[in-house]
Amino acid sequence: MPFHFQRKTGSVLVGLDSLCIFLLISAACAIQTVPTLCAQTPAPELVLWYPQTANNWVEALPVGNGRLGAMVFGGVERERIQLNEDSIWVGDPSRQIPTGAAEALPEIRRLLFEGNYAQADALVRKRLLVGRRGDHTTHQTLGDLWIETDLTNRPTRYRRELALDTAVARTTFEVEGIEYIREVFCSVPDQVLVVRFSADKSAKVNLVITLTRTNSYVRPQGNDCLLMTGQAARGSLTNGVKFAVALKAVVDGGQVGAQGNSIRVSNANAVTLLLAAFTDYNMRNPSVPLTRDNAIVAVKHVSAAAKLAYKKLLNRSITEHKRLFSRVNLRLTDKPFANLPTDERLENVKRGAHDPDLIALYFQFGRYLLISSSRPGDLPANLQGIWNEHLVAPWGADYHLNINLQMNYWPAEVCNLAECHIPFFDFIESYAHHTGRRAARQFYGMRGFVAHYTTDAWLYLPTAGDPLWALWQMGGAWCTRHFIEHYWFGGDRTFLRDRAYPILRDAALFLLDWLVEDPTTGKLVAGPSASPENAFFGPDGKRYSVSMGTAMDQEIVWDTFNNFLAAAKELGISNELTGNVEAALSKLAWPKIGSDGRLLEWAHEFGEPEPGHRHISHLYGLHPGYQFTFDKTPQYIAAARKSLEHRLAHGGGHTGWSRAWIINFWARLRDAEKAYENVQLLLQKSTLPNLFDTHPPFQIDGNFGGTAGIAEMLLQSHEGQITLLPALPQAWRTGCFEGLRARGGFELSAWWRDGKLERVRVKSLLGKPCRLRYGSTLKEFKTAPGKIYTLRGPGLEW
Ligand code: FUC
Repeated sequence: MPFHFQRKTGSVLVGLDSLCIFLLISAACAIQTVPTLCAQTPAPELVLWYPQTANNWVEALPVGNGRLGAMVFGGVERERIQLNEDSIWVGDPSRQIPTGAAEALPEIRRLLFEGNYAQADALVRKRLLVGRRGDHTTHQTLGDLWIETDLTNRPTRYRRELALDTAVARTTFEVEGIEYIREVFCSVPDQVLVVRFSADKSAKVNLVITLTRTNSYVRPQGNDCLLMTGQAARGSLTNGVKFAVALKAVVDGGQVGAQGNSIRVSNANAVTLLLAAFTDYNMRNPSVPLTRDNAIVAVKHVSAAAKLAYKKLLNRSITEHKRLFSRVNLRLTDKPFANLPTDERLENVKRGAHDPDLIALYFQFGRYLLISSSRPGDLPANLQGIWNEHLVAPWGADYHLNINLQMNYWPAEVCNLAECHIPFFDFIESYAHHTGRRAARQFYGMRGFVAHYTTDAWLYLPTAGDPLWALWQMGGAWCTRHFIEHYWFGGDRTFLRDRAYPILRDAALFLLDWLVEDPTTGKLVAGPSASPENAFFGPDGKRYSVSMGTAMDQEIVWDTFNNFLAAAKELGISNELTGNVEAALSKLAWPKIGSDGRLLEWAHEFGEPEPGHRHISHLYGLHPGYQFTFDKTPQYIAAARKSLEHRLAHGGGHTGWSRAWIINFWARLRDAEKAYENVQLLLQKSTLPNLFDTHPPFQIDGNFGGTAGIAEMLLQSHEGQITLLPALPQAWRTGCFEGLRARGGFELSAWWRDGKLERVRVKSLLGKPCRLRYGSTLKEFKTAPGKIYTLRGPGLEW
């Protein structure tokens, strides 16, 4: 049985059943050694469902296998399934890396140190932002799969759902007493999108199936298959990725025929549509397109999948999905589960209701989205994951590096999806290899590698535009912290040696060369650059963005140097470079605290034209970094809090991702109620009916940042210890999580009631000593790899 709970009948009952199990096991938990509390709760809380079809794209439901994606609308008479493949990119790798920044730097820096922002700005525009801005590259839709039926009468018992634990989108309804069932999923093992139409009476499935996309050509292939070939293009950019799509209809009974751009199926009992898509995009080296015949590869894939029975295809897909998805469970209440449509629940929250189950669903949806958009071997999740209906997507659905791409991967390690982090590592390494090192050398005359505020599938270095967003050199260094985190969580020493250390070294090398001495303080500062996308008032009262030693730059340098030194220490490396980095670190300027106690965003106490700005870059040292901690730098914790309060008091958090970051900040500040307030606000102001995050428009980073934030409220491990329930709000006073991961190589589960920890289970993956904190209690114990340790709260007794 692929579905382990009944969807059509009484979910309320299932909900109550599960609640009873939850309560019973909670009571018994103290004596149970390997509890499965969360796991035993069946999964009504893992379903997004709606009693109506999706009227627009942000109501449709996403499925994906990391590379292929689809949005399912659930139309009765006419079904639309919007298609994606992650490498359908406009543009080509022909953009050049300019030269000559190095010569301009001394003068720009001199002007900035003198406070001459106007002249510095002019010189920056002339000498550093020298690139040509033509049509923007963009990720594009793969088109649409349309399925016309002969069902013109109004359906009854309509239900459209996405089960997060199986990754199957299902639409069920009745027309004239016949029940129709549709299932859609994207298989990882078979690399096909599968769409199944069936009915509970024979010979009732009549369909006309069409593939459409601009810039493409669709033709029949045999009597049950369509082939679509085309190329991504936009305006002057005509040289994009070439693709091929094969669509095959496997019918059970009835007749099938293909003509023009459609397949017609008549009087079938059921139809399984198999869709495969491949492109000539070469992940390893985008300059050299793949030469394989993608049409042949696509046809091979649908033919191979057609040899498997539908149930088999389904089970293979579910097994692979569950392997990742089922590692983590979360319940945030012991109250009965609300059996309401997801959009209705969201509306209730928008009106002020509290729905911890919806937050758990949102959390699991974030995990689901990462699993579905980021699988080893594929491109990383872009600004829209892989789900994009546009030919010109907002911001090109690219890889913004001044928060967005990194935020996509915040949940990867803690939420037990380390494999899904791999595309990020591959991508950043490929960027460093093809662009970043050359850019450091050729443009800046420096060692190591550099990335600016964004890049795309062609790994380009943007060097044009307004310095407000275009002048920033920390994108690469920020990304390298993910490499060391992967090591802290999973302990893979080969990864540390071969991947984390080299990229951290190259980030550190660039920063060593990039830093200069501030003539007034003698400290090392970075610049010229902007604090991402924010402006300040210069002494002349005018708006500027370029300065030296912004808080974020200094914090990223601190973080990168520390991460590099930690990696070197783990590997027993001590050499001239580690010595130089240590020396630079000791001379590095720290961000400043202003006269009103706030952490300053710039090196001087400038006026702020936009005090509620969405980027809260100067708090990088609070999250995702950990330069600011309660134990070591409490004055910065206090200052960060003041800055955050100030930002929020001036309308901060107005984009989805900004709100998500704020949750993480409050969690690190251990302010449970503020963190929760912002979780609510994320749902209230920045969440679409299908639970996609909205910037606006739809942008997926807020989903991932929100998921990470919820985890951060329940478990932290950045201070050399594992802190349990560091920011547990009143609204979640009874609940449990299973399977979250902590740095040091631990997998944790915890159960709490009335706001107090009842029990914690620690699985040691690496056999490292464990330092466990709950409230003011700190418990330290040795562990053995693979062993499970169970302790009781609040005193953490055995
Ligand atoms: C950053 C943000 C914008 C947007 C863009 C994709 O530059 O400042 O708000 O999210 O990325």
